[in-house]
Amino acid sequence: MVTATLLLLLITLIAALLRVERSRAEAARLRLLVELSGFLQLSSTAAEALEVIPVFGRHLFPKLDGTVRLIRAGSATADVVASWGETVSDAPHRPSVCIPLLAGQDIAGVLTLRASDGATLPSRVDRLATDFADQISLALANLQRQDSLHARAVRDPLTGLFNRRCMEETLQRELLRAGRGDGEVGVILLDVDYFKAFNDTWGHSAGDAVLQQLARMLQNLCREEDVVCRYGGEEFVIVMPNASTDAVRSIAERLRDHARQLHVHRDGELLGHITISAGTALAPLHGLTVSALLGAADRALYAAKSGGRDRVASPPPQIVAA
Ligand code: GH3
Ligand code: MG
Ligand code: MG
Repeated sequence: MVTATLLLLLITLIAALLRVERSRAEAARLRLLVELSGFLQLSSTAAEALEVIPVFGRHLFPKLDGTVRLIRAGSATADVVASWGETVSDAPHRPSVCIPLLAGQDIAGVLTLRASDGATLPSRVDRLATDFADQISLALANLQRQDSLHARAVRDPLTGLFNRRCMEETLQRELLRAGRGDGEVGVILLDVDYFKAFNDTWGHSAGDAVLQQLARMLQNLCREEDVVCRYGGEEFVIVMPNASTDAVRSIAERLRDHARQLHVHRDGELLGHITISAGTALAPLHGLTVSALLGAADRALYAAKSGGRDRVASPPPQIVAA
């Protein structure tokens, strides 16, 4: 009788000890997950987040190998972007667990954990793996959201070109370099002629299509180092680092020539063509501040408009920086 009671007590004690041990391990894992979440939130790029994942993967799943695969936009396959442990042998079948990484409702990738050869998966690995996968999904979604916010802050939504604010920052930077004697900076300010009449004739959405087509053309014809921006409405600015008077003038003439040849279609119907006028300016010759340089280009544009449109004008030679 005594022996039976003792045995029962012993069993209860062992069970309690196991429970304590298990909850200790559970608490340690929970702490790791919280720490992981903190590190992921501190990551400012996806590359940084992907470096953190294997470090925690190793600690959370000491006996397992792991890989994180992500589906890249426009790709049908998922590429390995993070891994730990022995990742070479996909061939021998080993017990594994796969958890999808989600971006909203969509599957963005997969987390795979594999036992070593001959070993089995630890119990309750699914739950921890799901928590781990959720943290990864959340961090990647946040980073993607940040990227798209950043894109919206610097890009014009209609044309995809840089916006005015971004252009002014770029120009400011380039003018500082020019001020140090580090080459010249060219600016082209261009404006679609009689665009109000185009909209009135063909409709606003046809006007939008023209702006998009014009934007593509500007980007294709400019040099890689030039920064093409939508200044506002039907006005565009091109900032040209390391340019010369002749280079700025000849690219502006090329743009004007190509604009006349743009063919805008809607439902197979050819819509009216457009022309553009442009004003150019060069730093340091016409100014070393954003407003001085854009002001000089704007006055030249005004001269091009009043001279009859469909033309390029530059500041007269006597106008030199104040
Ligand atoms: P000018 O030759 O003197 O430049 O004449 P304009 O008609 O182009 O100039 P104005 O400033 O009178 O009109 C600009 C027009 O550009 C008016 C506006 O409807 C149009 N516009 C501005 N932004 C957009 C846009 O995002 N989409 C479309 N479709 N039209 C736009
Ligand atoms: Mg205008
Ligand atoms: Mg106009």
